[in-house]
Amino acid sequence: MSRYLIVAARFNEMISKALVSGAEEAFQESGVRSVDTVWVPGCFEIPTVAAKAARGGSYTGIVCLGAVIRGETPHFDYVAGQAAAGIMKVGVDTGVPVIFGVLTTDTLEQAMNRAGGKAGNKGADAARAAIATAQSLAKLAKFDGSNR
Ligand code: INI
Repeated sequence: MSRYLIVAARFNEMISKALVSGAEEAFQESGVRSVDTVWVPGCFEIPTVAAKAARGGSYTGIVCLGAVIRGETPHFDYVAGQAAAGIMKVGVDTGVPVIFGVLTTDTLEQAMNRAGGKAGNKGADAARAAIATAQSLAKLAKFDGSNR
């Protein structure tokens, strides 16, 4: 049975909650019945928790959700850049689909548009990407006879 984990950042919580709802709905619609959610303080902390979960071997895929909003602070570049690099590294290092569902926007309004507003829900997109990537890995395992 497939089992997915959502790792969500509390920073910009209103946005994150909307992304989590979108992901949960997309999993439900795709027939995934087992989804756990864990919260971390901010997007910077996501890779640490995702790495631990990926290495644990219980999850088919991990969806990382949050919002880094530029505002006026150079903090944006560090948090967004390190979150993206860390999330990518966990996926590549472990072979578990680890999906970047972190919004990186200039304004709160842009983030709201992508969290269930007029630009859709990127949390739902991330959940679908996790399922699709897990399916690609399963297909690859059949092609090359490995049991990844
Ligand atoms: N964390 C976010 O998830 N989004 C942000 O926009 C953000 N900004 O702007 O600072 C943010 N900062 C906190 C960061 O993720 C860490 O929790 C913090 O630096 C402690 O390590």
